[in-house]
Amino acid sequence: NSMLSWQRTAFHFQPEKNWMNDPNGPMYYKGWYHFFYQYNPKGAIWGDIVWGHAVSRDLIHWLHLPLAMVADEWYDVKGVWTGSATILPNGQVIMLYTGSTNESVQVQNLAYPADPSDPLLVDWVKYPENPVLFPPPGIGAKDFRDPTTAWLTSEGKWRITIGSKLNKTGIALVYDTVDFKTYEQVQGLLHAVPGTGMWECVDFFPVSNKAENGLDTSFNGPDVKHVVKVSLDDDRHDYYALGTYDEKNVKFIPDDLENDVGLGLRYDYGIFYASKTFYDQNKGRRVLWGWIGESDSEHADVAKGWASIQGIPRTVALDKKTGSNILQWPVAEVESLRLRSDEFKNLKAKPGSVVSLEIESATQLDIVAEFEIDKEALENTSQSNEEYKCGTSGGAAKRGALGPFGLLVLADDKLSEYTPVYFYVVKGSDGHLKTSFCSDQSRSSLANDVDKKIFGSLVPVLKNEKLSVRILVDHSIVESFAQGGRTCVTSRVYPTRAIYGGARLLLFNNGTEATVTASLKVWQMNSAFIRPFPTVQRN
Ligand code: DQQ
Repeated sequence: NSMLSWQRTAFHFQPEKNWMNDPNGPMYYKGWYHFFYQYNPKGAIWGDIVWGHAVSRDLIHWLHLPLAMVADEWYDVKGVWTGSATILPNGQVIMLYTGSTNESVQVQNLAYPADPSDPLLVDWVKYPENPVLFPPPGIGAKDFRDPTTAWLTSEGKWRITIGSKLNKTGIALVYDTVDFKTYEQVQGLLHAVPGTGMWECVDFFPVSNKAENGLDTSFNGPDVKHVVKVSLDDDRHDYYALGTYDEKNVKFIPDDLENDVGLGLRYDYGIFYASKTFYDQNKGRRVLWGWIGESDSEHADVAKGWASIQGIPRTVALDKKTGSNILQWPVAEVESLRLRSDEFKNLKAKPGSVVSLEIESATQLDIVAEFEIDKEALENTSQSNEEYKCGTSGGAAKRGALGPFGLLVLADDKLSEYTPVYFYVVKGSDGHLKTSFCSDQSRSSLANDVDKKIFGSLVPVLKNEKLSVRILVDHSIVESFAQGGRTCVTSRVYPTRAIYGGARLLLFNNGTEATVTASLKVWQMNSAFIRPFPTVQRN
């Protein structure tokens, strides 16, 4: 439907048509990044799930390949569900995935490349003796899915974890194997958190406390922390916690019980689910993929013929300055799409003002911005015990002493549509500043069948740090990273006027007491090549 085509993104990964959900089995193999994904070849809604496949040299430009796996065995006929890749030290690729059987039982299956010498890994073989794992006693037949990448134990075995639940407690089961065909369940659980419900798409990986580079999944040692990430089926968000992996007792020990998995930190406070990392041995980094669903109506998805995109892959590292959160940042390769840029230095935005930024076009942007609150005004601002919450405090329309201020993206000339990405600072009764980082969709579209929530959370700001944000704008997606990626917020918005040449970018300050000085660089972004698989013409 051409009427809806402006919503299609230009540099985010998506299939040519139909429904997509979770990222699956990401890896780097023989010079190519491989990306698999949950895909419905039959329509723009979830169902009939198989594995789509695409390859890239740089995580930005993609070549679609034929479906990697379809639902053609009793053990996956109701869905070839989410799974992960493990690359063995000899280069061999192991794929483990969940199948929904003819009786809707969730089982784990093994698959491998038919021809390991093919760098594109076009053809896949399912192990003839699948399934390799059934739900263990005491676990529901429909609560056993999404095997992780395997890591090596000190005994030299391979270990995986699989998410499940016991009543309302989310749990991570553990299995050891030497050949990926037979498995031994390890007593106990890697981790469990009461009240969090079913854990989907568990991810478990090390991050370095010292080095800048990412770590192979099997890496462990004194300067390492571990991350457990779960996708909570009950609230559809990806939560993580930092902690220690006690290998001997096969336990994850969270650093901070209040921020245990599923209770505190999220990868992203907007739309971002079923994410998965992989270790990129090409560049020595850990890369995160996350599924960004639609928030328009199912009817609209069917009309436009496609649904969902993937976020720009993000590098993940421990934030060594705070020690208590990770940092996520768009992979450096996205900068290869940067075209012409405009720079704005020390723009002053007075309380209650909007400043329009003259740029060529505003639908495909990479924005880097810094903000400083006027020092004198900051000192003079009285203390308060206001509890500002992005989601419930009135969004960018709520005026406080020190905010909201930030950018209006995907705005039209008349400001009948705009999406504020902003900071809101509160000077607490102890004199300390508390900073929220939010993305407000409430005025993002004149359409009424789209979700208009306000997203965001607190962001740690250290002494002498300016407030900073990076924003990727791509037609119907706004991905925002505050303070170097400490707090991230992804919005899906569906403007009807702020499209093509009608889109604008503005600076705003809706605070009442302080002038804000902003410096920005704004790049126009090229479109990525996302090419169909060539079909051979025969006469
Ligand atoms: N999506 C898959 C499941 C997974 C869920 C099915 C998460 O394997 O638990 O499409 O979005």
